Amino acid sequence: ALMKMENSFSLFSSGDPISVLGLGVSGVAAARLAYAHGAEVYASDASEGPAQRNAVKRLTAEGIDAEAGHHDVDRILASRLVITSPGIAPSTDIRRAIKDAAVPIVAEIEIAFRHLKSHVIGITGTNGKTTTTALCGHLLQRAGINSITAGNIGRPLSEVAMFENQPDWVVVELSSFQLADVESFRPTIGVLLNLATDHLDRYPTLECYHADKARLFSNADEDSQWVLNGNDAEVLAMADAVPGRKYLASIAVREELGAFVNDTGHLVQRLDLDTAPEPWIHVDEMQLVGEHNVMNGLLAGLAAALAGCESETVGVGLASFDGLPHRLQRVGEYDRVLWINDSKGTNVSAAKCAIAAFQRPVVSVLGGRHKGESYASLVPVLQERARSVITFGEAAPQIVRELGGMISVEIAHGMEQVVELAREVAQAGDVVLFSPACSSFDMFSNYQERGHSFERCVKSSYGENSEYEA
Ligand code: UMA
Repeated sequence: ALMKMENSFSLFSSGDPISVLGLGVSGVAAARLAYAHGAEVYASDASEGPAQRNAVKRLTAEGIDAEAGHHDVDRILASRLVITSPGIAPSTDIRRAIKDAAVPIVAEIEIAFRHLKSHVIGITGTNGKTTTTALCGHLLQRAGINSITAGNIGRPLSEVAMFENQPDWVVVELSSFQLADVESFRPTIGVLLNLATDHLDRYPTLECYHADKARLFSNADEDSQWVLNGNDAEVLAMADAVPGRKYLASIAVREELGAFVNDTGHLVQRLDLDTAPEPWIHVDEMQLVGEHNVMNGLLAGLAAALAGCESETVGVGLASFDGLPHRLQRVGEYDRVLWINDSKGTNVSAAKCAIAAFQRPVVSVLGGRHKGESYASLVPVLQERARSVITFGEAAPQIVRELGGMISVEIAHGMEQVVELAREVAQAGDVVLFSPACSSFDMFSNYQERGHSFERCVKSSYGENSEYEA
């Protein structure tokens, strides 16, 4: 009874030529999905690394036409429809050619949604998406609700749309890149966490980035349910004219429908204005640290409650969730210095939340590949909480220019030196916080690799073995 109808007002007919751009996990899953629904699929990737060659091998074995190292432009432009991977920016040659030829193009998320029977909790925002998605999935599991997490968190939604037995609910993490090319996508419950600055290396302006986020609401109607950060004015402004029922999460008491932290420090839900708020847990019972994580907990809890999770179960689940790797993750405490790996802190606002999350003095590590955003807005929080800054990677000179003079900044060359310098300046009772505010691509293939490198260097500096030996 919970199941909704498949959204298969079809994008294509059986036998139609469809092109898929990119052979990462999204492209591979979308190609399989379109093929399973009768399309004649051509999937291609501009690069020809081992991953792409492997994808070609797998798809070809299944009867799907796939090619690495080259996009066959003529063939793509002759398609009835193009499905794009989120990582392929609109400014790339191939996407420009498709646009100029006016060939319809949709996101992988869109094609997945058309073939999905599950209800969707769609979660977006600048920071906290993955944590909130994982936490919401954890709460639904706890409640025994048949559910799974997908989207930007890792498992492409198209993969779920291929399941023979689809779950009742899918909690989908949505990046702005994934929302950019949706059409009919409509979450049963939509969650907007916050709106800050990010991805200025892909978007010409902040407004363009936020416009893609707003596509969460494109197909809103009176039956839609929205879970919103009530403490973020930009979130409220974006959702203002959107139809549907709104639930607000707030760090302080509020009278509206939603969830908030009450005067005794308990997280409570209020899904009905005629009854008293129902308690979840006390803030101190959460294992996640930082006020931003209290907000993530309120938002995830609300979405789970709306999907049918009882309030007691939300409480138990919030208390048992201990976070994800590379997100304010504890590496260890040595000589009374706490080392934290927050390699996922890839923009300025994420680093800001991380620095503010600790009560003790912070040695802040910043650097990596610059993404276009100034670091100057970190000055107040650094002046309040930080003992000093260690910077590394491509962005180091710019970070010194923007922060030096305001706070002590030292440049390190390589991860070992980052740890060495941090160890030198940190005093007993401090936290060394690796939340770099930059992407990892100057020195690593991704933030995970960067986080492992940090952890390895910290452990070897203190003479311990790491799980992640090089
Ligand atoms: N490519 C082309 N032509 C081009 C440019 C690129 O073919 O002109 C190819 C690349 O060579 C590459 C492929 O496109 O092989 C990559 O596609 P992709 O980057 O979309 O990667 P996927 O493996 O499909 O992963 C994507 C998300 N990646 C991005 O949005 C960059 C994953 O999020 C997501 O988990 C996955 O889909 C499943 O939904 C990762 C991410 O970094 C974690 N997301 C960003 C973030 O969180 O900040 C948005």
